[in-house]
Amino acid sequence: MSTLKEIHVPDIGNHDRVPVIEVLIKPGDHIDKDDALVTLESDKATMEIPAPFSGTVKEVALKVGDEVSTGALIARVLSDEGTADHDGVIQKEKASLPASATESSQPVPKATVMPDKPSNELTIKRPPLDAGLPMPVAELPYASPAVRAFARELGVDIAQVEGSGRGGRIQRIDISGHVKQALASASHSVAGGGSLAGQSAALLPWPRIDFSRFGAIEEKPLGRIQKISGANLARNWAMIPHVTQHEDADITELESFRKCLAAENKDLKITPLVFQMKAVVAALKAYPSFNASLDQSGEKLILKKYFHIGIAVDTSDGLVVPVIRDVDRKGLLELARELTEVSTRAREKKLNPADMSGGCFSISSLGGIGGSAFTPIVNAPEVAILGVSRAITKPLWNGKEFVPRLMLPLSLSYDHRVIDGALAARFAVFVARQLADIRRLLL
Ligand code: CAO
Repeated sequence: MSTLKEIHVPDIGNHDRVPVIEVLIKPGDHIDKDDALVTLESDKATMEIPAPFSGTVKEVALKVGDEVSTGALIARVLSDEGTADHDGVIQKEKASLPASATESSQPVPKATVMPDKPSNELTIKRPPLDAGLPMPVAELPYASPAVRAFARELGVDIAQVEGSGRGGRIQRIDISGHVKQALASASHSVAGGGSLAGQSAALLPWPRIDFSRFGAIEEKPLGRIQKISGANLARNWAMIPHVTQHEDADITELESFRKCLAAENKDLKITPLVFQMKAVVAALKAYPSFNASLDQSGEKLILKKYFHIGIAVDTSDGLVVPVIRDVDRKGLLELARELTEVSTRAREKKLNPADMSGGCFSISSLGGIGGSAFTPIVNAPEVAILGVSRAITKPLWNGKEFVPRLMLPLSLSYDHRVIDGALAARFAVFVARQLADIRRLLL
């Protein structure tokens, strides 16, 4: 005959009033020895309390949110193996803790992250300090601390995972399945033509962190332009396999000419950028696959016979990319005038959507600010973008001696699905040559 036994919280050290974050049993459940009964979470550790014997749960004395100390009643269980209950006295039993189960503030070594199976060890883990906002206990998904630790290790938001265990309990296999699915769908999305039809890569969720737990903070909403350009940048960065090719252009002669031109046209602002636009157009003519877009299916290139260049403009509200049309048909002075006009309108928030559409290739110039190189993000559906950094005078070996030359750093990012590395290197060298000898722009 079975015995009705009480199971109590074992010695949990100095902890008092530790919250119950999970109750893993219900009346009628059959439990085996070492099956987890409840999970407690102190401010330093998470503890799973195992059953000291097997039996059938008659009554559960705790619920999520209760706070318990050593000796608190967890459940009454009809023991499988107990001695006969002749006098009806309920036997008391404390769930046992292994000797090593002392709370530690050290992070748990990976090797102690255990699969979700009946275990005869109490698992003690550090709480999810950086894993995000504390979740209300009632919403905590049903999973053991080991499984939670495994999910945290992989950056998985456990709330997104469906449990395949008893009563929907999330198991280790569910976490790995979730990650496999996310990776498969991300790679399908990025590699397949479907990516161009607007599917988003299935990325792991963004970590939710309450930064105020670490110090004073202030919240500042992103502006409208930042939100729009941010979403585009994130998509382009995730979906386009980027490579950036770097090249230096010797613009010593160009700079002398630019200064003469600027002195003769004081009403205009003539910067190196207009020369770069012309050099890029010459390169687009020489290498047409740069003046192209992948179509929706991702299976063919659309080659453009026009030369509209997008210029990244830094505004107080964020980055915008107005497009200057037919750069091949315009002279340097006309381009300088248009560039000043369009960047002024951008900064005065007077651009309309048409001003920002139809670009073939973009230039992002940080030359007026500084830096020696950067990685611009391709402005899809374009296939390449030229980043320009600040020109500096460097000693260049001319075969006999070092001579001071003004060198302009170019950073060409491209979509590697469309453009091979060798072609990108040729394009960058071509642009640099045009700038080094602007007579070539007449060819
Ligand atoms: N090297 C050295 N000096 C440079 C230079 C370069 N590569 N490019 C520009 N300069 C000089 C200009 O000649 C000008 O000096 P002067 O007044 O003495 O002639 C000064 O720097 C300021 O130029 P500018 O930045 O005002 O003008 P611009 O034509 O070069 O650029 C614009 C115009 C609108 C592109 C620029 O103002 C801008 O917004 N750049 C930021 C783009 C951006 O944010 N890109 C990042 C995107 S993230 O990928």
